[in-house]
Amino acid sequence: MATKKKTELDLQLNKDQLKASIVRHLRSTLGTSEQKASPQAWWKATAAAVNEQVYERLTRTQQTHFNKDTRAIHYFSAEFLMGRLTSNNLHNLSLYSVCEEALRELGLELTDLCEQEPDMALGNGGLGRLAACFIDSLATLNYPAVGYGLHYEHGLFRQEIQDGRQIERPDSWREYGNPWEICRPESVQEIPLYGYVETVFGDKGGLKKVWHAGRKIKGVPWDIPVVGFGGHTVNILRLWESRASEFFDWDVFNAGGYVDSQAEKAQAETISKVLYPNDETDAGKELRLIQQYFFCACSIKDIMRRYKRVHGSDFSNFAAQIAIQLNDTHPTVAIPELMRVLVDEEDLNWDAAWTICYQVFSYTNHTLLPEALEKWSVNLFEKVLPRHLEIIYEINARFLGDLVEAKWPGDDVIKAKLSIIEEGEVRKVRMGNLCVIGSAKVNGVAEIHSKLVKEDLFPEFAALWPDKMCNVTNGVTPRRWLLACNPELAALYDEVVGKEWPLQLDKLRGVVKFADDKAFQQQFMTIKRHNKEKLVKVIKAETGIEVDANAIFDIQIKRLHEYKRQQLNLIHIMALYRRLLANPDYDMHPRVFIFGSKAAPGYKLAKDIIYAINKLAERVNNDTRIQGKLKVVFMPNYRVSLAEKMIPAADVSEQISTAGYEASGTGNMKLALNGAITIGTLDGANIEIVEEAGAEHCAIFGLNVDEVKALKARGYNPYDFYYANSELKAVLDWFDTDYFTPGKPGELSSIKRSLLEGGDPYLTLADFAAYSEAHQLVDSWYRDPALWAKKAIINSATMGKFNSDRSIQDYVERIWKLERCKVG
Ligand code: 475
Repeated sequence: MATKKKTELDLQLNKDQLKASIVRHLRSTLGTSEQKASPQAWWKATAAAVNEQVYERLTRTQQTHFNKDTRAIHYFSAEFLMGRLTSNNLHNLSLYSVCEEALRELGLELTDLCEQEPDMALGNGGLGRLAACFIDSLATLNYPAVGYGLHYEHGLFRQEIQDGRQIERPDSWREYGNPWEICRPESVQEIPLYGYVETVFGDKGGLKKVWHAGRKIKGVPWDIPVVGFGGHTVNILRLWESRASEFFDWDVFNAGGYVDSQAEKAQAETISKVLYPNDETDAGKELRLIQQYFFCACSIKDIMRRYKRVHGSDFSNFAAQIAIQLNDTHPTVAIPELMRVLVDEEDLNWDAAWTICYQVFSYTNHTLLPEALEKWSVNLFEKVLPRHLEIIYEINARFLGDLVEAKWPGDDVIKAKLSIIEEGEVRKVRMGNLCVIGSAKVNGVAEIHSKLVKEDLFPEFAALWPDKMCNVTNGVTPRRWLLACNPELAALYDEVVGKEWPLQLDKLRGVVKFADDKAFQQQFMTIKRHNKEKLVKVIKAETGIEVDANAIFDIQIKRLHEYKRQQLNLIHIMALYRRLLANPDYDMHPRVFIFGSKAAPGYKLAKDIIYAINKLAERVNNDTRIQGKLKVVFMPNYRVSLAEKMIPAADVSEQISTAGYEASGTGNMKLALNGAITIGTLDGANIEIVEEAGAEHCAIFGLNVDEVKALKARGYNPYDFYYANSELKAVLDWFDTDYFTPGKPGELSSIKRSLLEGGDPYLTLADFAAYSEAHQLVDSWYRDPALWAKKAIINSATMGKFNSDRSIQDYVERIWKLERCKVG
């Protein structure tokens, strides 16, 4: 008798089954018992029980995709900032409350077990977290998709604060094993590096290029299942780990070089050893180029293998089946790599290969900062990837010779600007130009940013290809950033608008009509209060600082960068402190300013700003004269799991970048969604947040993009503001004293210097007065609880647009042209 295919219902576990499965795994997978098991063992046993469900659905998804031979999107990203997966997977499988009950009967709290899980911090910040939200949405919307990246042994460093200063410690997310990853030795790839290129006569006549590698590295894939909400589609995130290739080890070994072979091994393993901790700065190091090539080459080979299994060497369907999204320029080398494979290995002619390439790739730009635009020295490229450099030259020659020459005949200035090669003392490969030339579509991540990409960053490319540039505004997954992190608010929303909102965030608009309802306001603010009380405990546990949940919780969480202007927040807090010292009755509602932020280890000024925040905190928090009206908290080791605790507790969201510099921001969306009121500039997605929530519900201040440009064009002089504003002057002069660093005057002077002698490139002083006024406005709103509640509710209820499902749907329609594939 044919076995009946399991239905959805058969897959759904009840409490007793889950309980039995957890206990079974505790014994048979973890080798322990209920009596002895540590919390970590319980967590792993729970994960193993959940994995039974995940794997069943993963297999079904893969079979369905294979049988239907669907077109798929391949999201190439050097970073995936996944955070923890347990609660997310449980929610997405509709098993969260079942699991909670099962564990309770075993005498355990699910939330405690979840704390056992280390964050998977394989990313720096916004770009990496966006990739994680996107793969969640792709699975949720039932799109065939694979995430491709690097299996870093050490993710972003763990931050410790010692005497107020940031210390970096290695992160070891898989030291004791990670239950969510599956090693796939059957799909190992071998990747060439270095060596030289030979020109030989091909079989079919004509010349052919052969790359003789100097080394080969093995790429071992680890799959992380990505469970869509509802549990229908389970896609994978495939991360490549580097190992020494056996082939190479043996060579050296046989020659009697056992020790050398170990050195080879160590070198090979270095490639995926650590994530570069630079956010928005190009490291420009050989190892980073190798990392990029390594994961791109492994991924292209993986895609080829799967394609050829069905289509053999007929590449006429390739572009119809395969779409590749490049998450910033980090995976750009995938373009010449695909050309190399098609031309050198599959014997396609150049034009046929280029036609395919050009349709397959698209590129997302995440930043306009010049220091982030990747450039590699030609010499380095030639050493590591000699064949790719030749291919890049060929792409460039054809592009300049055909397209640019036709549009701007004889214009060498434009040619120099659009060339993939930057001429100069050191010749460089411009990855951004290569990306634009080799991609079908180029997008920015918020309306204003996409406009600047088109008009300021790549204007000539936009003139050449008017339809290439587009916008896809970022979004965040409401499953993690509301349902899982703010369960009380989620339950309230279930009651008033129904349970569809996690899939259709626009449904939250239905909450707007309760914004004036006293009873609803009370419920909403009671939940905020609970979340604040929980954060109070976390703050106490992590920093020892006591804060009062009656105060306004004002939160700035993001990487530390001058353009994000933590220093503006800092000098404003100092100004408030001065006002309170000058007048103990200074009228303000108590405020707690909370920061969470990591600085790139080599970014001196950013680290000085962290130090200054901590020194200010010490002074302010222990000053009885100000009667607890002001507190400052720097939360160490900001990461996804900490964000999940801070965001639901925020009253005020600080989004204060210099207009034109924050491409989009995504923390702004998460905070507003959880009922925080934005104090922000008209930058990035703030502009769209204000459009949705209404300007009267946000505290917008400062120069806009045009005004920033105009002021810079006129010649900005920070001293004008320093001398004109006595409070600002006093605050800046404070940095030179030892008020915050007793006995050590001048320890904070670098901040003042950067804002005056350094020219204040991010216009901190120019925006100070407006920022201070915006804070006064926020303070006045807070004193009217009904007014505040209304604004907070409206902010949360109108964030439907910033669902990453909507972003993905935009990508599908504007760029990928994918079809959903129902699994079940
Ligand atoms: C933007 N990271 C945010 C977010 O689109 C935006 C760069 C180089 C090396 C390593 N990491 C980076 C970024 O450039 C980055 O995170 N950019 C951010 O991307 C998602 O919301 O405004 O700053």
